[in-house]
Amino acid sequence: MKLYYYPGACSMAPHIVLNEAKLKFDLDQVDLAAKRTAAGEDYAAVNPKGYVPALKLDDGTVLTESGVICSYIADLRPRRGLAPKPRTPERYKLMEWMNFIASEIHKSLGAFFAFKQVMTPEWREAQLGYLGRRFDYLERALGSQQHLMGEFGIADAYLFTVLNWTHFHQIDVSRWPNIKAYMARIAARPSVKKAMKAEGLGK
Ligand SMILES: N[C@@H](CCC(=O)N[C@@H](CS)C(=O)NCC(=O)O)C(=O)O
Repeated sequence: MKLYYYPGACSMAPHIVLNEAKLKFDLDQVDLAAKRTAAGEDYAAVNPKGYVPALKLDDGTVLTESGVICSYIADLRPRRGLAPKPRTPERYKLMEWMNFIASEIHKSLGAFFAFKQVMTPEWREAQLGYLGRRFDYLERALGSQQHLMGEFGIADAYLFTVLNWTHFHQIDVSRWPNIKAYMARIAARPSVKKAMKAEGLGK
């Protein structure tokens, strides 16, 4: 199994989940501009959408979309408890979180990378306001919980990965102390430290 990634991008979520699942995998860094991988593959052929992550299975099947890849990995090792069992109410609560993270947080924060060159101060303020309303909800939902849903799971790997981008864009999260504490807590996990180190981030 091979994970195509870019350092610190959303591909770090499945990277963390692979570490948590203790599965064997290869990593291949993608040059997103050139659409080539470090191992010399034509990434446009691997994932015609052009973005990371992609997971190539041993039979050649390629999975894309961060949430789907994380769910797939969790289901390979159900005993690790990274996702509730399929067809249970909890599984749908997990899907609710994964969709919220993908559509409300990932893409709102991703705009700070995608439109960096053209983002005016007014746009930045409006974007921060929009994101802030999602953070207000997250702050209340987290409360004093350690994780989004009981034990650590794929939603935490995904949420942490995208929240970590606040550091790249000088977005101060001190207004949301529960989110701030949550980020520090997840960052301290060995699986997260290992993924960040392998991607050349942090200490
Ligand atoms: N819907 C996709 C979005 C993936 C995405 O936005 N990837 C970013 C990095 S976080 C990327 O590769 N951007 C480069 C591009 O769009 O060309 C997912 O959830 O996996």
